[in-house]
Amino acid sequence: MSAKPNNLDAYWMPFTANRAFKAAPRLMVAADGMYYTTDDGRKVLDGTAGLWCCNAGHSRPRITEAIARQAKELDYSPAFQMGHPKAFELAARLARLMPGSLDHVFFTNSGSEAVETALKIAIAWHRLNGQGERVRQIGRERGYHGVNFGGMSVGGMPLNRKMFGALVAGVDHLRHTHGDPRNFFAKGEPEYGVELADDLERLCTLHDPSTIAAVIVEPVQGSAGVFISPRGYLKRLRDICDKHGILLIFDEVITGYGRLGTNFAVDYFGVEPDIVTTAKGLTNGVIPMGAVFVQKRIHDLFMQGPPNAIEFFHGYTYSANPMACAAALGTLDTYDEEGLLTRGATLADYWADAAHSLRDIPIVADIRTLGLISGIELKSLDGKVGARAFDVYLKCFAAGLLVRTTGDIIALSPPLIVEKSEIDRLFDILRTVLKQVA
Ligand code: PXG
Repeated sequence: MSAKPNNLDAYWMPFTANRAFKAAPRLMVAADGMYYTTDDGRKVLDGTAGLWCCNAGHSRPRITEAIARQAKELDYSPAFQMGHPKAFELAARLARLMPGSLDHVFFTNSGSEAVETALKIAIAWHRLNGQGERVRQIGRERGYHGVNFGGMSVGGMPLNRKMFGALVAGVDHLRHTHGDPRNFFAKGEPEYGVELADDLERLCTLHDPSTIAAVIVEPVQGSAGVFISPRGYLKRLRDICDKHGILLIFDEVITGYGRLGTNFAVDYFGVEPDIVTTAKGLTNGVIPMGAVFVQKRIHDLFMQGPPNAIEFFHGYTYSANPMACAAALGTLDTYDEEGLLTRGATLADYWADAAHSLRDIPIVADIRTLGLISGIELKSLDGKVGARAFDVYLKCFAAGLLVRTTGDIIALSPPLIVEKSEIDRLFDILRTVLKQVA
């Protein structure tokens, strides 16, 4: 086990209260299956699959062995004007996994880069299609599409935006879908709110559809606190996009790879977008990697002009990095062998019942569940949004459970290997802690 670091100062930690953390650090030193081990030797049940990414659980042999083999065989190979076999194998396998005609794959190193890539493909595609004036991008309030400039701009989380200037021009946002009391404590897709998709018509009227390149949404908003699109909402967005020639992008960085009990949210909702961004569960979070899926017709329009000309001036040093490809292939093997991508469907009812059993606790304001995701929304303390949930986070960690919080919402997304007994344990600990802080 690694020694405790004696100087925490130099590492500027991401999305972390650095000073509070360094005053009372929480360090993980090992992980296996459903559990982390802390530096003081405690086991912590992983209620969040790391950061929504370790869908197959931790320390899975197919993945770790694939990485070890790859490191010895081909550690790195140039990404531009050069290939290696696993990149092609992985893309073909992913294309088979994704439904419909989303059968071409562009590799990145993160969800944020997948989003930037998707937005650039959308704008470039319209230009190749003779509609170079289609440059606007539409996101949604409360959306999270990573932290780079494009994704931050189409994103709709105020604190992620406010310090960073004027952002990318030509972006607008659909209204978010959260807060209709008729949907509180709904299991699965909320009944009310399909008409919120008509907000896209409002933006089309405002900007004229001929200026809009793409709409990007998460089928389930994860980071903001598990906001599930109302029944029929995504289909209606698809219809409006079709009517106006706008590309639809699903950001499946969280929903992809089994989180909803289907391979992708595309399968769950039965709506096919033009582009899908993924990352996280692609490699089980073990090596950074993202993958952007595009429909054949989008891809094929790029494949014109002189054959020696580069078709898309975009890519990363580590696109389709051999180590990441090996990790992804080992991950897909694990998903296949253990049926993990659809396991959530068989556990969804049990999961939902367990989550909704917290409803009687007075500080719980709403509970949302879909597949193996849950958002438990707490009533905020007066003038201190987020304080209560963070207290729950710390107390859960002390009690041996890792949860994630955003504002006063607790987000849960366990590895897809979770057993019923572990679901029971998770909600037992959470119930005890919620009663303590109430
Ligand atoms: N899109 C979506 C939908 C995401 O959820 C990103 C893009 C960006 O991915 P990268 O790999 O660049 O981080 C994400 C990431 C949380 C949490 O606890 C969520 C994310 C990342 C870290 C924490 O809600 N989502």
